[in-house]
Amino acid sequence: MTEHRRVSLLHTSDVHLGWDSNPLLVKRAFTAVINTAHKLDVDIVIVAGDLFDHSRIENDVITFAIAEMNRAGRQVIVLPGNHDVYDATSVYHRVDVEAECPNVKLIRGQAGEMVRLPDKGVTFWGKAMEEHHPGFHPLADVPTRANGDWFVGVAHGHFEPSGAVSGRSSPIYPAEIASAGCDYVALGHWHIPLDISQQGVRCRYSGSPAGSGFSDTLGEVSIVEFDPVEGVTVRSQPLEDRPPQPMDDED
Ligand SMILES: [Mn+2]
Repeated sequence: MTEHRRVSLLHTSDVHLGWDSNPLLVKRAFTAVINTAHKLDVDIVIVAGDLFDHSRIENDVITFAIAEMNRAGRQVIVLPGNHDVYDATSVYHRVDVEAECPNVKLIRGQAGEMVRLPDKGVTFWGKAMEEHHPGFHPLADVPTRANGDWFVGVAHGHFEPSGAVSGRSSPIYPAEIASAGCDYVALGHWHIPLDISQQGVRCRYSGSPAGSGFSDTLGEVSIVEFDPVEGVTVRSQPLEDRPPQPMDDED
């Protein structure tokens, strides 16, 4: 633990940019996420799947996402989910988000990929979803942590509280969370925020920033703080639906 540094994360998921039923709402929600990252001055933003609603989105939606992720001005980790799967027709083949946003790291490894941010002292692990089906296990076979970093799992899938095989796609089981060996597991797919920590392993669905009902009231994000003394603290942060003031945007 002595190697650990103080670091903070903003965890969101299920932004669904390009959602045809209310494209302005989901844009507003993502803007509020980036504003919150600035306001709280977090070190890292995680998008745990479904940044985009589908692969046929208009180019202006991609342009918007790129601009907002650049505006984040800090490291952004993006995991593909079931709405923006990393398959042959993926939206992530239409744009090289890492080339357009040098601060973005897209998790592309379908068998699992480690992403290390040495200057932050955090290592992430996640699997890019190629197909949303019962045989895909987003949180299976998490490797043992390889260094003294904080270790964060990122996964997009359906939590099965009973631990039983139900036939649902992309299942995540309580035992997988408990044995993941992570300091925090950032989940996406459920639009409601929910803490599902297991046997001391902190784990949470952040919920959609557009709110669970995708109505006019925005939702929340999860703020995770790692501290060498205090350990891991997690809290929800309601999103403010107001345009940023110029003074809020410094740095
Ligand atoms: Mn999903």
